[in-house]
Amino acid sequence: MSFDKKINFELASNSVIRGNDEDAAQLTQEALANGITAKEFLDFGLIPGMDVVGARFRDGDMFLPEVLLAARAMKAGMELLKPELSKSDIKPAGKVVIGTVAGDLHDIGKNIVIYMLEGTGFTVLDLGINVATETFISAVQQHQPHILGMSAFLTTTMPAMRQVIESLQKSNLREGVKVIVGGAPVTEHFAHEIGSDAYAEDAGTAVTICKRLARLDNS
Ligand code: B12
Repeated sequence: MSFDKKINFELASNSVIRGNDEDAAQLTQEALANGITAKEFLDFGLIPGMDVVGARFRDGDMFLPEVLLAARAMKAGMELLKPELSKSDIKPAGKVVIGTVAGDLHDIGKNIVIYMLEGTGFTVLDLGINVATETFISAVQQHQPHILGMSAFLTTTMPAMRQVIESLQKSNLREGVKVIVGGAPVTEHFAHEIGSDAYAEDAGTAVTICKRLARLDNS
């Protein structure tokens, strides 16, 4: 049977919605084998599926165990996309330390940002999820990155971003590092209010902004 891009994207979205990791992996493999780029497959296959899951979860039509399965399916696809997204012959563009803030376990969006940063030549240290303020601070102290990235997906964990920025200031580290924040509930306005240098609504924008921040830092 010949490969149909539109059908592949639709089936991939559905595999995330149904939480079927085997299908998600197989459809990802098929897409890559047929010349679909990792970015295109993410944007038109996997992410739209997760958007549907988000809306259904919000409306009470889907429950936590199903969302967990959806996240597992999304990750199964992302694992296969990672090598392509992270492939880079470019010289290191800068160093980024990144993590999901304290109390927050969401990491899918952060991981996409990491893959794309690595794919454009950044060296990235991933602190993972539920990262305590002190852990962010000691990582900045120890690794002296150009950029610190923080991710939050819950309105209740967003204030942790402010805490980290305040702690950077108290520890006299704020001048030496640019801060960028993101995650579904985070806005440009919020980023500005807490004293972050930047905000990006998606991984593509994050890459563009991080390049700018790293260059400014070096100049
Ligand atoms: C998957 C998911 C989960 C999974 C997470 C699995 C995982 N490993 O990540 C599980 C099941 C664990 C989960 C748990 C919970 N969740 Co949840 N979850 C979601 C869901 C459906 C999708 C999130 C996601 O991964 N989206 C896909 C990615 C690709 O999203 P994205 O925003 O496009 O990502 C881009 C940007 O955000 C940006 N970005 C992301 N991070 C960063 C960082 C930087 C530095 C930059 C620059 C950019 C950037 O770039 C990304 C890539 O382009 C959302 C719904 C939603 N609309 O967000 C709810 C949602 C976030 N969850 C929600 C809730 C309530 C919970 C729970 C409290 C539920 C419960 N009752 O227990 C728990 C909390 C657990 C915890 N302590 O964190 C609410 C939050 C509501 C709120 N106002 O705070 C949401 C919005 C659902 C809803 N509509 O109610 N969840």
